[in-house]
Amino acid sequence: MRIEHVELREIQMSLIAPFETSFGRTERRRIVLLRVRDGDGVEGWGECTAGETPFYNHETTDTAWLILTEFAIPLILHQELTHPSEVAERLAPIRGHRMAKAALETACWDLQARREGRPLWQLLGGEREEIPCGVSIGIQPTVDELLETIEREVAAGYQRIKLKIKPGLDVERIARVREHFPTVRLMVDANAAYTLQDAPVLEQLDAFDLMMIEQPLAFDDLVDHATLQRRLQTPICLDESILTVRHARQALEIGACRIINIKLGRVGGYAEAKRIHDYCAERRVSVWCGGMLESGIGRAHNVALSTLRGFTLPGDVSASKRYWEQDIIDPAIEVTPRGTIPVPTGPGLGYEIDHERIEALTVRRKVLS
Ligand code: NPG
Repeated sequence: MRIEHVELREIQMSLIAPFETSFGRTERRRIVLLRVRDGDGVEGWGECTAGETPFYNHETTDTAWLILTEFAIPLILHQELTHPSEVAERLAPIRGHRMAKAALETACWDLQARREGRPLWQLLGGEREEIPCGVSIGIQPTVDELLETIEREVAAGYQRIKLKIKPGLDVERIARVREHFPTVRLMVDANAAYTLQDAPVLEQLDAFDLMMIEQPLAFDDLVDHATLQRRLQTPICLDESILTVRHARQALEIGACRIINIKLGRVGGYAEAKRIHDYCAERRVSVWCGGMLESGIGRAHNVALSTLRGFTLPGDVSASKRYWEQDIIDPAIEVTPRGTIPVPTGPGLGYEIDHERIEALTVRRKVLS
């Protein structure tokens, strides 16, 4: 495999409804898309999951654009590679900036799968023909709106509901939700909004039979999470704190979590995602695939990742129509009434790229060849 041509685009897309987390509110996405092409004209597509602001992690749409154009793409362009798993190694000299690197790495995996004329999920070693889906519900203005939203998503068939929490909008709200939905599989996500001093509040969440509490403490912490996990019955799931398989090993060794959320962007692409997955699978630790308000291309990559054997828990991979009026792939990602996404059978990502739509949404473009 030899990449001879790379095209970067920034597209802008408005969300159907604003999405609010403990760190902020997103209404409009600025997404970097990447198209790689080899000498035979075979293409691959990747999406950068960096947000518009550096509040989930340090990366943003603009830092990713800079790192990709100035540093990452030049390390890959015109280089002979025997397998897409080598891309991450070549990019390793760039410290951090994993979302930028993942956009390029995942595009190269898609290209290789298309070269071989087979689905990307098979190239990755996936085994599932449909993946279990959950939804993530942002912080809602009122409890009534929250209950209504949950009602709708449960009716659509989603297998679990994740609710965003933050200090002050936690125990009471979750109590109300549990009262209305006594048997729904529920979890909460704090996006690092608490400290160990809040342990007494978080302990109260044990009463609601939650599947897990995701990333309650700081984005760069493991040790306090271990202390907190000893005080909680509810499993802690780590997201922001796990960037590498080394972090996963350390977290599990000290008991900082019992579940891990794997996001392609956060960990730098498929090579590291697979390492984390394999490490957890050997130890019977459940993992699931997170979401970053992706367009169809990122969503399709998440579907492919979720076919790996260890992705036993429903992830945050949900239907395109929950976020977008019109997606940039065809067909859009759809969820069955039993809360699953059937895995596509075509080559590469397995969805058609809607070039016209992408062109219409593009606000800047750069070609490196
Ligand atoms: O369905 O794509 C989705 C959203 C899933 O809740 C979700 N993502 O922290 O996991 C998260 C959260 C997020 C949203 C992170 C926006 C960053 C930005």
